[in-house]
Amino acid sequence: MNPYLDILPEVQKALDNKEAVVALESTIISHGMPYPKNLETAFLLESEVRKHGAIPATIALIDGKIKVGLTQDELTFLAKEGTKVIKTSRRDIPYVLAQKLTGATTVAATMIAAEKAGIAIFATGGIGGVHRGASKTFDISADLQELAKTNVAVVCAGIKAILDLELTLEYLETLGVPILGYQTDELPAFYTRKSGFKVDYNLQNPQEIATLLKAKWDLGIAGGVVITNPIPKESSLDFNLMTDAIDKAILEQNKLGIKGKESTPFLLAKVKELTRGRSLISNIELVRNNVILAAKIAVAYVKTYH
Ligand code: PSU
Ligand code: MN
Repeated sequence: MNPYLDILPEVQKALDNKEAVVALESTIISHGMPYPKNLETAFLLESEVRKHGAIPATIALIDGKIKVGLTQDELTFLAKEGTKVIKTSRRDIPYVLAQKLTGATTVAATMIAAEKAGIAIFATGGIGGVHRGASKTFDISADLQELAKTNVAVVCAGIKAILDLELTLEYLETLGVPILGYQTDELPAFYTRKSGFKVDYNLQNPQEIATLLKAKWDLGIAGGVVITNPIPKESSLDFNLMTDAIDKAILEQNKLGIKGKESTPFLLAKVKELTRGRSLISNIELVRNNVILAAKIAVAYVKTYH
């Protein structure tokens, strides 16, 4: 047993019994949404996973341990602390653990923890990617490299339009990471169902996705799979409204000189402000939609494998 891992008994029991488990990240709680919406959302996501036949495991770093599965008190603490906790990606894990600080895990760090715990399916809102202007700034999320090497499938609502979608797709192709569309040929762009780009493969149901995951990992082809799930139509935002808000947010970011790990949280908060909170409502609905699909894939996957 890895001495840094602290798996909640309910999660451990599900893993031992080869039942479906879905990993959830915590940066979305601390840095992605304001309190108290973030806490309501964290509870909502866990309950949706349960309703669809799987056990949720929200992941965070607390007191020198990688916690896989959080108690209600721990979730509440993270939600209230918000951006005071450390946004923890791959490079930050050893520092946060060694100093016994509180860390909220990004997609990359959540994948690392999930793989160590034996969880194959993970749901979030959006993955990090290649930022616009990356040819100058080199700002490319560590999420992409993680997807190249860590065996966890990530269900998301596509690639967020604050990023450079085209470069993100090219980067993932180079790394050998398949981008699946759930019942869609077109890559969704988080708040919107359309992006103008194509996914690699359109799959029709959770079973087909589980079978693909099994083929990849049975062959020993290391790395993740991105499963893109379009936001429900009724919650999606107008493409032009979003384009406009994002362009403004990026201008503001450049003016203020915000870079590095502050970039993504800044852009998300700015877009929320510019859409007068509408992006937050969409954000919650799309993550909810993603955890439901992830639970269904996890259920199909344990049946396929065992
Ligand atoms: N996308 C969202 N909300 C988020 C994030 C992405 O819609 O909160 C977070 C995720 O945790 C993701 C991280 O892994 O931002 C990417 O940050 P960076 O670009 O600094 O790697
Ligand atoms: Mn970055």
